[in-house]
Amino acid sequence: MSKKLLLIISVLLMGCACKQPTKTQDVSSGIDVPVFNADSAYQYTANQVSFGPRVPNTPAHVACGNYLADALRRFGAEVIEQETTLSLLDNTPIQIKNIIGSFQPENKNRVLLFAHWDSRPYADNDPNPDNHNKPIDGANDGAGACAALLEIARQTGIKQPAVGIDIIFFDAEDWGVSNPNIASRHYGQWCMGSKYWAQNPHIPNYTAKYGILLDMVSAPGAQFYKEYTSVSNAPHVVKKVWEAARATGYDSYFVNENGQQIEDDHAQVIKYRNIPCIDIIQYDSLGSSGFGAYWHTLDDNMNNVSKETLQAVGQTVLYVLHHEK
Ligand code: AHN
Ligand code: ZN
Repeated sequence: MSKKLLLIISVLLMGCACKQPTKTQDVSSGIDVPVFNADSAYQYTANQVSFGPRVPNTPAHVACGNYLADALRRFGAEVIEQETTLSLLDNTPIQIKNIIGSFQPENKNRVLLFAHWDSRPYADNDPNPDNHNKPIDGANDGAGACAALLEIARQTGIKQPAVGIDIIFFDAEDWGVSNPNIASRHYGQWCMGSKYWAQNPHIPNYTAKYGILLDMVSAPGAQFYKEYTSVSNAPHVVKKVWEAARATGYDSYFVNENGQQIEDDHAQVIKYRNIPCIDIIQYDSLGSSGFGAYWHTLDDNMNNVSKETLQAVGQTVLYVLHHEK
């Protein structure tokens, strides 16, 4: 073989080895699924956390809301910012904003993806009682799931699946009581933003084939069990997602067992919009809460975010979207 030919071959081989894969191929169906980039998702998590806790009625909340809406627009979504005023249990008004990004808005065949973007105003599960009334970073409980959806939005802008996609960042999810032993003057309820949207959708009579909620999907070693309300209302979606996890090689994250019932944003969308929805949510039998050791503590911060977990969830959801007809 000539020296020149050898050189050409080795350059070609090097090119293959160095190049980042841009697609995973599902061999059985021949469908190309984009590769979820966990570095991007990690950065989008850090970007949200860098504003400070995203608690309604604060400048950090306003700034992060604008960041999320701008990011969706930049990735090619049509964006609607749904703003309103809600009341806490002590009648304090809070300004909230649900952020909706739509791809292929004319497509009647739609899949809804959602997460909450607010962060909890009180670290009521923190081991140190002095912290019980401090707001949390919510790196896992808030930012990580929105970041995974932002990366899915970015990928959707590059390559559209057959279905139209709506991504909703719901506000004011995290105001319920998680530690009955502490009292906050400002308690509200869980899922206030999603309840408002489900009763007042951005498009009258809005519907979708099904919905997937991501909640707490970025902790190291997180595991996801089949949540009870999801299994009761959308068993076919649970099956689809857990099979996708198996197909992409992430079945160690998606455990093939039933889990607890969680009061979460998916229940509002099921109840008021009648859309079958599931909740991909961490369950950790070791944590006192079932949501891991850092849930509603000040340690829910960037020190406890895992690119591997984001990858497992993001790649699984991309697989589902690109296999949808
Ligand atoms: C309950 O603890 C009843 N629901 C959990 C909803 C939640 C809080 N998700 C994140 N933070
Ligand atoms: Zn929470």
